[in-house]
Amino acid sequence: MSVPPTPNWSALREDFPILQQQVHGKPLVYFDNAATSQKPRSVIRSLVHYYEHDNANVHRGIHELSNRSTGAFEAARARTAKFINAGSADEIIFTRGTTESINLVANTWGTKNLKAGDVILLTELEHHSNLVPWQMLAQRTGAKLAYVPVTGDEGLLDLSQLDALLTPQVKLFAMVHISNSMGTVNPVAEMCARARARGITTLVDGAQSAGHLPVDVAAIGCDFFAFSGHKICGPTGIGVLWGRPEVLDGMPPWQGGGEMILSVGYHHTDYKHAPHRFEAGTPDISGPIGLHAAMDYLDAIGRENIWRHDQDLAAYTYEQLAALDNIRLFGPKSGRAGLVSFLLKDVHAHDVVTLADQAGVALRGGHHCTQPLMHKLGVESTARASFYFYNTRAEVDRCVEVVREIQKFFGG
Ligand code: 7TS
Repeated sequence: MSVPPTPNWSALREDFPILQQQVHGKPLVYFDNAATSQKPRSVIRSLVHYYEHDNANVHRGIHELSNRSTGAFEAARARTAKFINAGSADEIIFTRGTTESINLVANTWGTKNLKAGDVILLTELEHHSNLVPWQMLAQRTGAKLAYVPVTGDEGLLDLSQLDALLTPQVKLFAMVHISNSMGTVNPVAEMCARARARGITTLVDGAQSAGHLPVDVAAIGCDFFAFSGHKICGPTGIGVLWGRPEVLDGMPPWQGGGEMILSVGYHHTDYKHAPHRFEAGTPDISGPIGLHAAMDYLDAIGRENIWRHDQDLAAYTYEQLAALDNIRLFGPKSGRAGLVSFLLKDVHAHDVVTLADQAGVALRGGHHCTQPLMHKLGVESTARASFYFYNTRAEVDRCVEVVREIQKFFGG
C-alpha cells in the first residue's frame, strides 16, 4: 500500500470542531490523547447520518432499515479486518473496548485452557486492563503470574530474561504494544515469535498503537490483538478483539443471549461460530459505523505519517523538558511513542495538571492505570502529555512554557 503524502497537519485541525475553543480564556492545547482522542467531523457526521436515516436493529429484520443497518455494521467489520490486515472479517469481534476484549479472552480461552500450575506471562509495563483480568483468571484457575521486568525510568523491558521466563508452564504471554505511561514501543513481533516457537499463545494490547502506526497482525504473529475505537478518532463504547481463526474456533462463548445462537431449547443451545458467538444481545451499532469513518479518516492521512509526526512531537517535547532543572523524565530516551511522562521536583503531578489546565493545557496526572509500574519506579504518579496528529510543535512550546511557570510558582 502506498503511503499518502505528508499532510498539512495544521489544516487537519480544522476537521476537529472541539479543538477550536478556549479553555479558561486560553486556546485549548489537548495533550490527553492517550486517554481518548478527539473526533473529526466525518466521524461525528457518520453517527448523525446513521441515526437520522438508517437506525434499526441488526441481523433480525428483513425490512429496509434493518438491512441497511446490518450492511453498515458488517461493512465496518470488514473495514476493521483491513485496518489491521486480518485474514477475514470473521476474525473481528466487536467489544466495548480493549478492556472488554482482554476480559473476553480471559473468560473464554483462559477458562478453557488454564489450570493450576500454569503460568501467565505479562510485562511490568501493563495497563491494569491487561493485568487485572489475568489476576482474576489466576485466582479462578490456580495459575500463576510472571513478569518480564522493566529496567528503570527508561521503561524498557529486559528481554535478555525472556527465554528464561518462557518456561514450559507458560500458556499465555500477554504484552502491551506501546506503554501508555512510558511511551515504550515493545518489539512485539520478536516477543511473539519467541513465545510461539514454544507453543505459547500470545495477546497484544494495541490500545496505544492501533491508531498511531500501521498494524499488521499477520506480521506481528500474535494470536489475539485488542484495541479501542475511542483512542483512534472513533466513538466511545466500541472496541475490537482480533483472534487467529483456529484459536477462536476452539473458544467457548462468554455472554449468552440473543444473536449468538444457532438454535435454543429449554435445556440446550447450539452456538454460532465466531465472531457472532461472542456478540450476545443487541450490539453497539453506531459504534462500528463511527469507527469505520475513523479508520477511513486515519488511513487517508496514513498511519506511517501519523507515526512520524507522533515521534517528532515526543522527541521535541522530551528535548525541551530535559533542558529544565529539577525534572524527572520517564520512558525511552529515543524511539519513544507520542507521549512524555514527567515529574517536577517537590510538585505533585496533580498540581501540575491543575495549573496547566488553568492555562488551557490538558495533561493527565496519576498512575495512568499502571500502579504496579509506578510503585516499581518509586513514584505514586506522573504528569503526562500525550499527542496525536492534530497537535503541533507550537503547542509543545506553549506546554513547556506553562511547565516553567509552574516551576516558578512552586519556587523552582
Ligand atoms: N491498554 C492500554 C495500553 C491503555 O492505554 C488503555 C487505556 C487500555 C488498555 C484500556 O483501554 P479502554 O479503552 O478499554 O479503557 N489507557 C488510558 C490512559 O492512558 N489514560 O486513560 C486511559
